[in-house]
Amino acid sequence: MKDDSSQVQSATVSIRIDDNDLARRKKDEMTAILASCKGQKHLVIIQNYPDPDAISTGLAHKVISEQFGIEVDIVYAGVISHPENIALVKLLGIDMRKWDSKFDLTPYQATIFVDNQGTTSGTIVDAVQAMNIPELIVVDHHELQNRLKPQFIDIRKVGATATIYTSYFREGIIQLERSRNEHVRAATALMHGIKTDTNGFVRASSEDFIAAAFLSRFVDADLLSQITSQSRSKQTMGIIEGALANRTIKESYSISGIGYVRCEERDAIPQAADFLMTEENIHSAIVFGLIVSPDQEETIVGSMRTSRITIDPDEFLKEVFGKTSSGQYFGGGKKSAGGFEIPVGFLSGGGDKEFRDMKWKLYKAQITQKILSKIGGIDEDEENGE
Ligand SMILES: [Mn+2]
Repeated sequence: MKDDSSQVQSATVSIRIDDNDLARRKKDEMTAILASCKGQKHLVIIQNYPDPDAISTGLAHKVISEQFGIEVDIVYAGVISHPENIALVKLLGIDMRKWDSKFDLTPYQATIFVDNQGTTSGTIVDAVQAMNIPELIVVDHHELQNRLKPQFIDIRKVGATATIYTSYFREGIIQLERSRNEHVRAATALMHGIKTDTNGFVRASSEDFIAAAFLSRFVDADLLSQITSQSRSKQTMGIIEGALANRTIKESYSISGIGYVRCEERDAIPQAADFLMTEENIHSAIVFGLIVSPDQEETIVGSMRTSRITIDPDEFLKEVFGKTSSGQYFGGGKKSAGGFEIPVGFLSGGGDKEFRDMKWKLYKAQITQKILSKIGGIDEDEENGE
């Protein structure tokens, strides 16, 4: 195993538009690792609330691993709630397992993290770490975090993790074939992953377009259009309506606290943020709500979107919300989008409607206040010519 400093170094190499060297080197490293794991069983851990980028790269990793004689299960610890994501999983027949405390981890010799670095994948990370299951691979496009110590790490600042997996295919980690159903399904899923993570290619980089061009030769267009033509649920429409009615606009930022949200409707939060972005003169939107999990744990969950190049959502959210006592940031992100999760902890659960309303009001006031004071700071900086 390599030492940590070299991993961090290789992880922070930023990719140039046509940095084929990096893509080839990473493909070679990944190949060597997978070749050394023949006959093993691996667990791919994706984020709590899987999006198309996470689902598709989980599937791509499974398809690659199987060619190396490795068995792979994909697991997530939350809920799949967005109708498009449910459609993706169903239409492509992707086999994903839901984590619970009875999940048997003993068959797995290693863990793989795609499109996350263990900070958004829930209690499963504590469980695999407690069992000392080796952390083998991390592939992600979010800012480097420090929760995991993997043997192989590939983090590139591109629009989607699906773009990174596509680069492994482009470099020939395995040969994609149009005649193989599982290859067509993986390519179709990856295309959808890139499309959604780049906001329909509006925020795509050259790398993302190159990946999409490569995938287009293998994509099943009918399947792709079935996946993307799913409509919004009535509940989601209600939440978007609430976000619109409750928004506060300040200096081209649109901020909205939407109150209690059922965990099945969690994906309505980023959809509401996307919707607020469509208003004229708005460059950034933040929507947040209070999610209650099935075991009555409460968490403030929020999404941020921005079209302004000078605003880095990762930096913005880290600065606004800070860290937990154990040093984990409450929020973070990537280019143009970010999210945050603040556990309510001791104040979780209990009480009547009045108590819940009071609690929400307090949280809403505190969060809005923190965001507004950060925005005030940015405007001062800009007036000073920064
Ligand atoms: Mn992603």
